[in-house]
Amino acid sequence: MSETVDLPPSDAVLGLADVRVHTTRIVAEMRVIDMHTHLFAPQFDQLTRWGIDDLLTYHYLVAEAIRSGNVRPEQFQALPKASQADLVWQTLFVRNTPLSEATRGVITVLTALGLDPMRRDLREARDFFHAAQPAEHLAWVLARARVDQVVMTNDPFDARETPVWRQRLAIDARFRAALRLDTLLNDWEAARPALEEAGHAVGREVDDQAIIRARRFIDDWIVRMNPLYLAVSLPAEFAWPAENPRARLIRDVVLPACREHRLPFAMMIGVRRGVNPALRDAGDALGRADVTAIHHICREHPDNRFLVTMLSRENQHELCVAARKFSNLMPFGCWWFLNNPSIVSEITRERLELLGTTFIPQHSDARVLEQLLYKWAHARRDVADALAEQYTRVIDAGRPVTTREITRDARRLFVDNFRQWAPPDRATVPARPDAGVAANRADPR
Ligand code: FIX
Ligand code: ZN
Repeated sequence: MSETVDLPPSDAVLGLADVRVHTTRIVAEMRVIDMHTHLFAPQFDQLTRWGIDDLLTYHYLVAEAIRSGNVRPEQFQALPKASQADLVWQTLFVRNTPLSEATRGVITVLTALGLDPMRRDLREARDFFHAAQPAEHLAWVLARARVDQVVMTNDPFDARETPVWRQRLAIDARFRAALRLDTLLNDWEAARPALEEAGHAVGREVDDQAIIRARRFIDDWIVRMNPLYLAVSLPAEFAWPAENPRARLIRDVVLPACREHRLPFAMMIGVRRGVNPALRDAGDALGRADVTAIHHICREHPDNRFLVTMLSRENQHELCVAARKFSNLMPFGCWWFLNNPSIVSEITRERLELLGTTFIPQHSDARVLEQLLYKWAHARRDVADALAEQYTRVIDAGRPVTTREITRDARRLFVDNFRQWAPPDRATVPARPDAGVAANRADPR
């Protein structure tokens, strides 16, 4: 962990009476890196999502609207997007009070934009977004959310995305890539056509030749995207060590590539995809995973850095303890179903108590631009409360804290820990022909 963080110039010694208000202010003002989103830079025109219809058809809200409104998923999906948004608005905001975190988020967004959240229809909101200039609006949202950099989720198997990368356009510097490997690691059969199209044809088995070719594919995409990290989401059943195609690909392709390119590997563990396929995007759930897999992978690969988030609340304490044992492990975020104030508060407190400031408290996972306005506002409040409580305990124990220390701590949590794990200007290691073979030979594990 970094030990040389500059302290800001102004300083004030704080006691019990004022520590909370200063912590809240400092955390609210801190400019952050959003290290995992599903947002896209403007160059990915087809994939950018913003505005009221996208906000209201977010899959978190779709699941709630179908449940609350007693609509069949097929009926809902057959509607055009604007009608789906109307139905969600009527169901969750007019006929019901927006109590859930996802609905409260929409209220925070509308309020931030100066729109009236009590309207019975979406006319005012639609007019507002119709008049907005996309470039100015993007700049305004990022400034208001105090997000300096947004990390995208970039899928080299997504045919809507890959043509943009191949055009070698200059990507808006406020957005950085994360190379997402779910298809490669979780669905080899679906990965094969893309590998073949990229000139790295592979068979049905993950054999020695497949390892070499998958590595070339990854090297090509690392050069093309210049990502900050490689990432995968994994099921609750994820085990390590294991003898299966995924484990072989992680061990012989992904981890050697991460070492050579000096990139961390993000594992997002605990998702159960498609438990209700009729709900499509909204149909995923979660399961409790086995944290010993993380112990083993971190211990076997001390030269790899791991960013890990887990989806089950029941895994959070074990993940903290694992991070105490392995300094190549960085827990991050309160992912998806955990991103609710009660759970964010609990997890952040647990992490502060066990890890000090050596974790990344939150990412937004935003899919729609304006969600940054609520996800960050809500997270800052919960993290500030947890921090303030911890400072209060330190003061109670007999040591005051200063505003410079609080600023340093908040910067570590929201910026420096990620920067340290994924430096923006990593010296790029040029991809060598057959780098995968060499790396695999040198690392027979
Ligand atoms: O796998 C992921 O990155 C998940 O965050 C998403 O797939 C999920 O649908 C989501 O949006 C959660 O917030
Ligand atoms: Zn995500």
